[in-house]
Amino acid sequence: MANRGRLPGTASPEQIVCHADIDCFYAACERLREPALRGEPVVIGMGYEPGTTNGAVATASYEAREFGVESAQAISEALTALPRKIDAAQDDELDVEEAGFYRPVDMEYYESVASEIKEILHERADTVREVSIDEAYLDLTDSTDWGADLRAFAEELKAEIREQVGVTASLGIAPTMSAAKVASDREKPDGLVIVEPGEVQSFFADLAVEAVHGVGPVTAAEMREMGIETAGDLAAADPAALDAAFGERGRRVYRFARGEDGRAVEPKGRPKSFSRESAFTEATADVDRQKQRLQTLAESVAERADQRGVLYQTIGIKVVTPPFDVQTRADSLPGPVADSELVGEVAEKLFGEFAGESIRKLGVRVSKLSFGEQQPSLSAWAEDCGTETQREQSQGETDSQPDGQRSLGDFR
Ligand code: TTP
Ligand code: MG
Repeated sequence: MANRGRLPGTASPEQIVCHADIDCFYAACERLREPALRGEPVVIGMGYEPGTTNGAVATASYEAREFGVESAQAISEALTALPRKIDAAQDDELDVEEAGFYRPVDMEYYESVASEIKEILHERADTVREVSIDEAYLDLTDSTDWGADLRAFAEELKAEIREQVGVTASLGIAPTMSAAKVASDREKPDGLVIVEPGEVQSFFADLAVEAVHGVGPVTAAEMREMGIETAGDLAAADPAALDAAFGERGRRVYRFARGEDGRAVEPKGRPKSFSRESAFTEATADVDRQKQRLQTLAESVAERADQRGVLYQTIGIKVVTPPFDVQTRADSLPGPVADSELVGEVAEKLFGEFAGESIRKLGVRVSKLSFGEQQPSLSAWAEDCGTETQREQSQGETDSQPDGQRSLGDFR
């Protein structure tokens, strides 16, 4: 397994990092509660009301960006580039078509939307590093593989965010954090850029040197003086010269431009679940293949929880039938366990109702995790868990942590 045996904080060479960033986030939030703003130039900021002067643009919708409005701009400048609709409607000199909607910042609301998004991200990856209100790194190393499956995984994640929250995310996927960050920005809005291992350096080559994470406008200007225009130039530059001009930071951005970034995605907060999914090359109705795949997934998920010393109480499956119908089922055990065979058994039992249907993809998940607790001897009840498990649909499931390990007697 990719993560096994590596030093904390160091990435495995085959690491799959996804950087997710929501498109014009505050404006996207305002559009959720005010659908009339969809497709319109929208500016979120402070200080645009008559009588107020100081203020800045927090963000602008992509339609407003076409008028030259951008984050951190003085609001007065934004109002010149893009007057307010209500002003334009009353002023013969102004064209209503060339005007936009202005809304004040409402952090509380944006935080609530952000937490819905983060919940989906945590569902999709064991390790998530949240870096800002609308941005996070996901470690997908154990969730999927390089290849066709990865694109499908990413498309599904984007669709889930779009359908469940109502905003669009741009994703960048790469073997390093620094390349994933750049990749998510390349095709905004609603972008998806995958940079495969071995392609990082060529991906960077033609980009302006500012594209490299850590190169700001001032450094970029100095680099241009040295003849370094593109990230490719930076990758090919003399490291000693960079060191002399920029010190440690110079060496760091030099490494990034070469695709050398050994950082692992370090989580903030604990994972809520462990899951693994796998698609068939083509949908199959072969029960043996389906069950076999399910067992492999169950083993892999249980092994990962085991490696991290985590117990789980809920075991779930995901079944995707053509075209993209996703169904989930889950069972909760009376107490937390770490038992690979039990994961396989419960998964197969839940799978019973789908066995033999045409299936594109299968997934297994364990959740309701307990960290750093001892597992009691569970063999007694594990044997007849089939009758004791309590069925629940995953929609009704909560992610709350169990109160802690209780005695085995409590389970009975
Ligand atoms: P960003 O992700 O940088 O910007 P964005 O989501 O609006 O647009 P996109 O990602 O599509 O380019 O920042 C997220 C939010 O943070 C943004 O919606 C508003 C806020 N923000 C500010 O308040 N001031 C700023 O200068 C920036 C850059 C962002
Ligand atoms: Mg954003």
